[in-house]
Amino acid sequence: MTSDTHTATTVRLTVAQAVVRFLANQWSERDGERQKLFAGCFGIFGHGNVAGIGQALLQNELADGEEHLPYVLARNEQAMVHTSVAYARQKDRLQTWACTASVGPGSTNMLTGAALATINRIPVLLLPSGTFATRVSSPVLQELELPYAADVTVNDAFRPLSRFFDRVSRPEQLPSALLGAMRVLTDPVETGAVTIALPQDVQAEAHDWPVELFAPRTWRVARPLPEAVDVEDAAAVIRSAKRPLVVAGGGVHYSGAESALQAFCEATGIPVGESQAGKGSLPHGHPQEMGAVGSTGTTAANALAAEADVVIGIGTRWSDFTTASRTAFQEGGVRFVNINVARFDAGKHAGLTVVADAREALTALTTALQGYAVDDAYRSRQAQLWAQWDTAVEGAFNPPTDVTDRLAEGLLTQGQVLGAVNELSDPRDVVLCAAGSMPGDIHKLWRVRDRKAYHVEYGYSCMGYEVPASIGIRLADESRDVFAMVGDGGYLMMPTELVTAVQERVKVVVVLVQNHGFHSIGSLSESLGSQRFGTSYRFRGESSGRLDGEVLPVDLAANARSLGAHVIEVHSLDELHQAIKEAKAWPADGGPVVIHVETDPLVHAPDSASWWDVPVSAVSDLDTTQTAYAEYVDHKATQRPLITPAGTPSDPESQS
Ligand SMILES: Cc1ncc(C[n+]2csc(CCOP(=O)(O)OP(=O)(O)O)c2C)c(N)n1
Ligand SMILES: [Mg+2]
Repeated sequence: MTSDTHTATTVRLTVAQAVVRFLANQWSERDGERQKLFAGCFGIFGHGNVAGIGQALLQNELADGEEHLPYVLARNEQAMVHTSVAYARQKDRLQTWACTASVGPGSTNMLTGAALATINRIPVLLLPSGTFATRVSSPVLQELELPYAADVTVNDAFRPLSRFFDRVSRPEQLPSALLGAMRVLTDPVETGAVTIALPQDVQAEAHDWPVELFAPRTWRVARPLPEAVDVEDAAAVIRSAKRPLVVAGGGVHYSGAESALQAFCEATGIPVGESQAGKGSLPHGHPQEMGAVGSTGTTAANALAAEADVVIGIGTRWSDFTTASRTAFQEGGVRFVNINVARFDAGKHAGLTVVADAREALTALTTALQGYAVDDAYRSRQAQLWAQWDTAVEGAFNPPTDVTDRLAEGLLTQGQVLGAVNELSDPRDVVLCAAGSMPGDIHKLWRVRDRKAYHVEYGYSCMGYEVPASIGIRLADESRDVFAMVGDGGYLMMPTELVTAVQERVKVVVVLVQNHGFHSIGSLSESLGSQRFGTSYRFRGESSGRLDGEVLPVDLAANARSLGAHVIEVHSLDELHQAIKEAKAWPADGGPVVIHVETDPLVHAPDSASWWDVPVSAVSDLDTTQTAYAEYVDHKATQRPLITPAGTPSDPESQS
């Protein structure tokens, strides 16, 4: 090869410049729609990325061409991963962000975000910086030194949390690292956190790259079709059912299978219970919509689950909340049909597996089930159970005076707050939540009226997700308002990104529900015999020496105001209604609005008639714990292995 040819086919860039240029040229495509795979790059600079990736992003921004990768400065590395994940979830996993962090704590701050992404199966690209590959001046600032393993860095902690991990110690390794990362990010089965660790010296090193590396590249997101025999077997099992139930999970949403599910339910009359990620699979008001199922389920879905003879899981991981810790399905011979793009999930509970995209599998099953429908008695049971539950929801949203009269001055119930936001927001607006008592209450009570209007992160249930995630959701779709429901505990973990929302003029509405501590864990603690120990934000009592003194004088409204948010403090239901209307009217580029409302943590949402397995101390000096343990033992007795015959013709003994 002559040197002329050489310069025509290669381009000399640093590793960091090559990363940025490559990312700017990646696209995803599904159903003929193509979009940039990366909306941009979040980051916080320090040593390790300021002169490598930082220089590359600056150079890219100044060039401002087709190959642009917009940079956004965040405030906390964990938060920027949350923002990216929320963005990707709102985009049905077809688009995400890259996140760059400095050496050491900047990078390890992203670990919690990585776990959240991988558990929820949401794509995000993490670019932690590493200490020198050459180790010329080790140990450098923020470097981990392990006497027994010289090649380990703190970034190895990303390995168990990532669906793909590579460390680029030499420029030659970069192309395969990048291609591997894109493959996993755009694979509906494998996707999650993807990590490419970039040592700081390698980032700044120059290399001659083949120009083809930077050609626009489109990653088609697959819709795997079901095997015909699996559809036949599934249809045969469903045809044998008198009381079938669908459990819809996040896979229904990510596949965009809502209409296919609706057609399936309308043809067969099969009702639907929804996991947290699957909530909103059918719109509120649909006759087969039974709402949430499991530990935080509706009494309607849970009654049907207890009686179901065939349970059809669609895109669900079968988490303990969904199965009520394996107590939700009580029918002796209950069988499972598991439709899932991931064979890993399809194989759970010894179910009959249909490994396929949810939309494709549902369409095939609807055809295969032609002529089958549940009987009228089962339909009217659905209607009757739903009517009972809906009355309970009304009671939570508009509590009777014997509840409200007992509230202290200025306090509302959490149900009143949720009801007001649900009723006064637009049907397309997004409700967002992650941890505390609200995810459960929202799962039960919220009336979802649009497929992308419900966003509760309950795979990792990470306190602090809410404020950063609200930015991601809004950036993903500016035609919707986002209402982030956050407790005082969750808010205190990560209010920082309000500053990022101010900087980017992103309109998000944060409803900050102040109840001075952990309503959720306080109630859990009480029910488990631990007397709400250590769950209230209070002074240490002078005589008791315990955290049972006066409520702490924290002013979270002032805190939010100090970060640049527009804050509305409410002390009555009328004021809350006004505040929501004011937030709705707030300009699209007006930055964050925080509605501060105080609630009584001792008023609970309607009961799910369900259970969640949290072990209680088997021996104890405390009467409360002993009583709770006796109840725990009773509940344990209702737990079932859920290992039932699959029911394929190849398993003839299962046909009885
Ligand atoms: C990062 C993180 N730490 C701890 C927990 C465990 N946890 C779950 S809910 C909760 C309390 C939440 O308090 P708050 O946000 O005020 O909501 P509330 O329970 O009062 O509704 C805790 C500590 C968690 N989910 N996430
Ligand atoms: Mg609280």
